[in-house]
Amino acid sequence: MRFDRFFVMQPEDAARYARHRGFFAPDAALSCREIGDGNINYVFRVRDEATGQAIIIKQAGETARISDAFKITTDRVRIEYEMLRRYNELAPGLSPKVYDYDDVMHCFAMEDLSHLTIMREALIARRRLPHFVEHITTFLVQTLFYTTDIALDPKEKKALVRRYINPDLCEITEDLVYTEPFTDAKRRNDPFPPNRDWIAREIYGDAALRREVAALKWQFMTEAQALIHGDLHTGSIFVDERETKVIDPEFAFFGPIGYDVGNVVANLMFAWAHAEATIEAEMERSDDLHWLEQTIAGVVDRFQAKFLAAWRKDARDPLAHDEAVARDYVSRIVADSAGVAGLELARRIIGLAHVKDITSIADPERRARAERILLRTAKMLIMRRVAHRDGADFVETLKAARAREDASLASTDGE
Ligand code: SR1
Ligand code: MG
Repeated sequence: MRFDRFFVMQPEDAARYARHRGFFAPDAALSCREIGDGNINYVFRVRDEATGQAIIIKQAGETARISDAFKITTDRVRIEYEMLRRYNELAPGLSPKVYDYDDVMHCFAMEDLSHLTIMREALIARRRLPHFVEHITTFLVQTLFYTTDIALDPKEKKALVRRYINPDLCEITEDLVYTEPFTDAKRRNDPFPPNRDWIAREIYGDAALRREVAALKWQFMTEAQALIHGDLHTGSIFVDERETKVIDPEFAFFGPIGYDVGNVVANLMFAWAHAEATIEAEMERSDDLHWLEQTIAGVVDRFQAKFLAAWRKDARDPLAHDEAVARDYVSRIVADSAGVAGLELARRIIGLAHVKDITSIADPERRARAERILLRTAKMLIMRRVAHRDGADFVETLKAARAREDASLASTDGE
């Protein structure tokens, strides 16, 4: 087996492949498991049984793992590999190291992070992550501010825009995040049955909401603001109490900065809704919610502070040497982030790609209520996005949505 023609590997192929690429000695006793839990690719962990050393091989097929209906270019592997290299330069220590890229087998090799946990699982397990806010806001500012026209040479930036054109992956986002949750255009939505009628009335039936979503969609499709990750949910972040590592930037392209910030915020809100619905003891619940609320607010506030600091230090455009310009720019990112957070909340509840924070709420009434709280939050975030100016505004919206939902449940006729 020379690996000179593409095929989708099985674990035993991936072990042979890792040896073939020189990662292990010819006589090493290797074990290999496919450990991918995402919707799109295959992820193999190859381990030398004698030394315990391991690497990860990530391979792309020609369709998404979740469904053959998604035909996606294998060039996404090149994008992901190059992005991870960039992350290691722009935000050292906050992504896995990458070792090797193969454009025949459409795969790359990277550092094994099995000592860490996927953040969604860590949050469901109620772990506190004391450094997350600082780590993720450093990551966001280093990877986003430093790829804008404010910081980069305009020609260098335009060359990067060309290098990271990513139409197939953008199409997935345009369909699954922006269009389908608000229209059910392709009949692929998958709402929780007890909320089906509510969604038909409050989401599909809301023309004003659709108009705002349309504006956000055209922004996503046209605003080459910075080189964004493009799928920065808590399944794309490994954590423990000391470390944070961002993975999976295959959706990267030049898009609006708020797309990354908003995704982080929305996914913390899923963790909040999970805690709200599942923790029985009141004191414990309120402690966990408080920590999550501080984390949500912290992401927004520390992002703004660090973005402004980076701007003051490294803005190169003469027009940018004005504090008011910087503040307007970052305020607009925060408003965009509110809009995107609303979109992410809606699409993970209504659309086909769900999140475990919600699907694992076993009691159907609690799950239905949690979903409606988040959908009400989504509507407020989208419709009133410019009123979101700091972290406290995001938390207030979440709590206002819960109050509205509970008032509606308490009223005799409901909604
Ligand atoms: C067909 S892919 C579905 C979702 O999984 C990815 O992680 C992205 O979030 C995408 O929208
Ligand atoms: Mg992914």
